[in-house]
Amino acid sequence: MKKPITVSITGAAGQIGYSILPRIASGALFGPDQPVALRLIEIEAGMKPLEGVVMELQDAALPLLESIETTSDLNHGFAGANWALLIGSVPRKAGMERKDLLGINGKIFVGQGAAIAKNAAADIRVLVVGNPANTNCLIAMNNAPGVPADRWHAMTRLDEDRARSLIGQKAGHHARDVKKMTIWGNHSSTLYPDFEHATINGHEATETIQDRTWFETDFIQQVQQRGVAIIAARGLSSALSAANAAIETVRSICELTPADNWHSVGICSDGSYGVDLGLVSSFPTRSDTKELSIIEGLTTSPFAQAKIDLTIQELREEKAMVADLLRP
Ligand code: NAX
Repeated sequence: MKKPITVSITGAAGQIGYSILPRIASGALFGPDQPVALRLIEIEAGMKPLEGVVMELQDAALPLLESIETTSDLNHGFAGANWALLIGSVPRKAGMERKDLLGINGKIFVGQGAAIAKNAAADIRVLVVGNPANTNCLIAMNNAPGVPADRWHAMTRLDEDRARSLIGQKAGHHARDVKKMTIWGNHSSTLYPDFEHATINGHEATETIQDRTWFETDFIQQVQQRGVAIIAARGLSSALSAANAAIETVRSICELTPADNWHSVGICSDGSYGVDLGLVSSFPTRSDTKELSIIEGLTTSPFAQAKIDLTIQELREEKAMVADLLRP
């Protein structure tokens, strides 16, 4: 048996936690021969429900699940972590925008960033799912001295997958045929799903779907508002699809990206595409298994650039709103 990989997960008793834990413990992240040690982190109020989740994980008798520890102590929770999935935060409710969440959730990520820096393994990598994911990631990253900026990721994969699914449905193809789908900017209603570089079975999506008006209006709106539509239908925010997107994000960071594809991840900007250095923005990325790099050299049309400018401006504003939570 290989040495277990330690995965720390905050908000483990929540609905995304409930969807993601059995999959992680069944090999979805690191493969069918890689044991995992889970460190499940909850606030005090979540500890009782978390007990029940642990009982269920035990009852599933999953062969790859090496150990489970539960805690509300961050130092213990991130001790020796190779991966940290920061899911826990107060979820968006109907009528609430991500900006409303900034004040509530930002402070959580100060403490988590510091605890990761102090306790995690040297190879720690972090995926922030809890909203507002980009700015929470920015806060945690800025409060984690010694953890390099390239270890921090914010999840925009759900938006990518939603966009791929919509394009597939419109074209009469499967979502798996839709590739090179970039989400630019913030995981919020300003995100820009870049249809101009997307492909369907290797052909430009805009060649296969000759309906520019649909792309520029319904498509963009549906991707931007899908989270809201799910809350309206379910009375709860997306969980199953969010858990799946988190798994796919980690896999696309760890596994070699095929030459005919790329994936969207929120990462610390190196200034590419004019995005302010240090902002956590979603970019098209490719992994060589060791490093995740931004796909360079894409041209952006005036239409796309205007949309990208908007979402980057929102990230700037969010950053300004949490300035007191960022280390100097
Ligand atoms: P739930 O409310 O079901 O679960 C959240 C859990 O986090 C609760 O059990 C709560 O006790 C725990 N928690 C709260 N503060 C904590 C803290 N400081 N430390 C540890 N645990 C803490 O929410 P759920 O539906 O699981 O969603 C979790 C987060 O994901 C929300 O912020 C939500 O907005 C966000 N999402 C992000 C998505 C993305 O694409 N980036 C999509 C899905 C989802 O909306």
